[in-house]
Amino acid sequence: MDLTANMGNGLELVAGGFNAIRWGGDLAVDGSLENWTGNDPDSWDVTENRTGEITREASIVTTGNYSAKLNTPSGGGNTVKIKQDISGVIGKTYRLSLDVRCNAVSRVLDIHSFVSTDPVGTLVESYTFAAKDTWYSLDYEFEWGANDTAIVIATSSSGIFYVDNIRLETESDTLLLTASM
Ligand SMILES: [Ca+2]
Repeated sequence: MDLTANMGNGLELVAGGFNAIRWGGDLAVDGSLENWTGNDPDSWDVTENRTGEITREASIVTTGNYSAKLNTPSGGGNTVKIKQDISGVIGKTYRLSLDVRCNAVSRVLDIHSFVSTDPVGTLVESYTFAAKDTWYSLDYEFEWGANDTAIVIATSSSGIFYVDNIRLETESDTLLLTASM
């Protein structure tokens, strides 16, 4: 009996689910990117290099009313980065999930658990878009390390990117498989 199903994108669905990690306690503040002052999200630090720029997006969203639009025109050095400092617990397992989209294929977003000027941390991902104008839900599990300091999402190529629904959840400390009386 086949207890697993390959979802075709590298994810594997395991039947039963008794060993599934339970997640809770979202650490990301305003991960839905709902609160802005002008074109800056209130709870995220923004870096706009050269002609890269971030703006509040009201039409192309997955949660709430807004997302972040990271516009990175072609040309050297044009990038946009958003960052939120996080105090994680070293050795604890976390799951970073987010929704991303781009207006062109083969464009790249970097997703890190540290700031580029810090020593390299645990989560070092470059996500390449296979289709344009399509939302993708990304999901990364990792153990918080000594060099992990933040959630960082940065454009690594030209393109118009959208980011929404960022969540950093912790593995639940409580045993949830208790029998009810
Ligand atoms: Ca949102």
